[in-house]
Amino acid sequence: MEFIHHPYQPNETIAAIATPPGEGGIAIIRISGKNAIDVAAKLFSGNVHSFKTHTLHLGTFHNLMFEPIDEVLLAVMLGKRSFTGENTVEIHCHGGSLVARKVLEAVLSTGIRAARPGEFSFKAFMNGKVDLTQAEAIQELICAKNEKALEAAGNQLRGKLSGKISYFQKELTPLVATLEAWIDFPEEGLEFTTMEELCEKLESICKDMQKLLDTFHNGKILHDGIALCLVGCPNVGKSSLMNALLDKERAIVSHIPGTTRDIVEDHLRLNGLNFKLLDTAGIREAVDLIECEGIRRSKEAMFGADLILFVLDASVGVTSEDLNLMELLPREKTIAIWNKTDLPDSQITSIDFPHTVHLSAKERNGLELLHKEIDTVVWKKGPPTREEILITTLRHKEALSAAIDSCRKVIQGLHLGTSPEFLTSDMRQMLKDLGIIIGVNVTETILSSIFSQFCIGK
Ligand SMILES: Nc1nc2c(ncn2[C@@H]2O[C@H](COP(=O)(O)OP(=O)(O)O)[C@@H](O)[C@H]2O)c(=O)[nH]1
Ligand SMILES: [Mg+2]
Repeated sequence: MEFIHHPYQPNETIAAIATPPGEGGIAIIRISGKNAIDVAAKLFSGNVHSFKTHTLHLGTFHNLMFEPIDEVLLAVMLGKRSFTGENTVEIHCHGGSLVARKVLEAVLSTGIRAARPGEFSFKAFMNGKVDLTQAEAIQELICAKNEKALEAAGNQLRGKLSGKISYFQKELTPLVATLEAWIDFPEEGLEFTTMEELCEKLESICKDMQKLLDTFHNGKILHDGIALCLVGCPNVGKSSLMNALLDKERAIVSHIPGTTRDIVEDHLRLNGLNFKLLDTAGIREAVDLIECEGIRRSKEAMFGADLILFVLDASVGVTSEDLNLMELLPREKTIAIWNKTDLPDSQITSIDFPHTVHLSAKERNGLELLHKEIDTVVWKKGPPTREEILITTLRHKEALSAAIDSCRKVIQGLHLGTSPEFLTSDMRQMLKDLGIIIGVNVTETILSSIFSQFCIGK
């Protein structure tokens, strides 16, 4: 991988369009770096060098040949008080994509460089304006697809996750020191009580770290959404239920069994969460090759899904094909649905599923019950509160898991009476892993891979 950002060059000035492409009310071009003010002074009608920090100025923006481009508002933010921690100028021009491009071209023609994706955030990180979790939170905030993801990103941006990690570090550091003192001055020994205390303390921190790690289940749901797969035998009403959930005629519904052959996919927002809905071919002994492939895909989607809606026909009851399918279904992530409850002569029997809902997709009855049940299954221990700190990215999860593993090794070692010099490296590793989360001593590769996923202009 190319190390696109490292090493940080404080003298370099960069610029980019910070607003999305296309037409809009305004567009913003951002310049950051040592020469930002000089660059703006060459292209703006006012005396930019005299502008105070955090002020806004109306004037004409022109190119180096003094050909006017647009009437603009120029915002000036100096030094440490800007987002990047460097002199920053923002040019608010009219929102045509050509206008914004012409402004950027004029800016770059002064000899500064076009910013790479995420480079403004990278500068903010390098200048200590934000730590790594906060920089990552900016991108999560931008990409948040639902309210809860937005809340989680907001908490992370306000430094709540970093605070928690720093707390762990602060608690662990004196324990490392104790252990190291034990090696350096063995004759003084580590008194039995101290050793017990050390273990207790480690166990308590380990438990707290594990608690934070356990939030990844919820964090992932917020971050990635939920793949929800409808399965069942042909004609039980899977496509009808898909349409009822979406409140539109998305999938073809017919009384002819085997109508849905490929996977039909659509998106749904429910209770502040994002779902990817997958309607599948009915599972049975296939009558032809195409249906056979459809059924293979159904099973694949089913095993990959976060949540399964297993649909049964209440007017038919459990068939032998249903029984075959039931054997494959993981109970904890399946909701069994008795559909067609509007028909007389119910054949509903008791089935071995912890989550069951009765409804009619055709009449659209009982959908609220299904919504509630989905909530129950998704949030195993209730939805996260507004204030809860969540782990939402794999990078954080992996580093935290590694820290917990090291912590467990040390605890076990202490219990087994392992000599402390064999335990300090795990202790140090634990602190390092925690540091990686907030961006202490992270490698160029990690930084590069994080910031290159950001938008240009952010
Ligand atoms: N009475 C009644 N018929 C339904 C209901 N849901 C689906 N159907 C009918 O059952 C047949 C099969 O429906 P479809 O959604 O295509 O089932 P799929 O093969 O599982 O996708 C169609 O004729 C639907 O109109 C329901 O809740 N009540
Ligand atoms: Mg269907």
